[in-house]
Amino acid sequence: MPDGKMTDGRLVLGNRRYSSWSLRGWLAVRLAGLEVEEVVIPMGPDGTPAIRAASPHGLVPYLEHRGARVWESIAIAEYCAEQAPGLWPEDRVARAAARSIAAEMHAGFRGLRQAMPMNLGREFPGGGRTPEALADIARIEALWREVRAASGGPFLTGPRLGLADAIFAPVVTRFLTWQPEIAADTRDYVAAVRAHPLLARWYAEALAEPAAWLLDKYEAPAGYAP
Ligand SMILES: N[C@@H](CCC(=O)N[C@@H](CS)C(=O)NCC(=O)O)C(=O)O
Repeated sequence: MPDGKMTDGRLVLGNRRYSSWSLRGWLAVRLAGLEVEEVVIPMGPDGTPAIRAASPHGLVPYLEHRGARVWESIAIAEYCAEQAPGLWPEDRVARAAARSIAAEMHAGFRGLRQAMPMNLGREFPGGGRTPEALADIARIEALWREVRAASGGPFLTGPRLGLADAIFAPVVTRFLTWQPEIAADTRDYVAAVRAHPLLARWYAEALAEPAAWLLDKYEAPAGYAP
């Protein structure tokens, strides 16, 4: 947003390198074209008092838009879908599938999220392969395969990046960072998402964040030995 331009609100985010939920909310907001300023709060090692103070539930992302206050990334996605119809598939059956997989991601896959945290600036090949993470990855690959077969790809719900992709985007970054063994069609999907201009922008901004924002727990994850 250029300096001095009036906006319709603000989107509060954690720092881009680590905040996977922020990436989801930001993608939804940018796909919907909402004119909001971005407020980035660097995450702390054991929770972030500034984040707790900045949003109703003490977490990011948090959106304020034209009088609406929206928290939880899945609610932000639904709000954005109301503002910009077309972010979910038009077809009822495809839309039901897209919403279901997005909800499954929002509610679960803790094994993967805990074992392979998001860090856009690092590669930890071979790390994080707990049984729980590998089971989550198998389920995610199957989900992606099924919806892309139905939509024709390259994205989950068709030719354009949509809300289901936004919700799974941090998984794409985790696969690039932790490099688990994944099938060729999963690699194709990862490459398609990574090449999208919005992902490219998020990565570039993440890599330009100050060194003072780096956290040991993400830069040198416990148990990872190259
Ligand atoms: N269920 C929430 C999860 C949000 C969340 O856990 N965000 C993390 C950052 S990725 C956070 O705000 N952590 C608080 C902190 O660092 O203090 C959502 O979908 O938005």
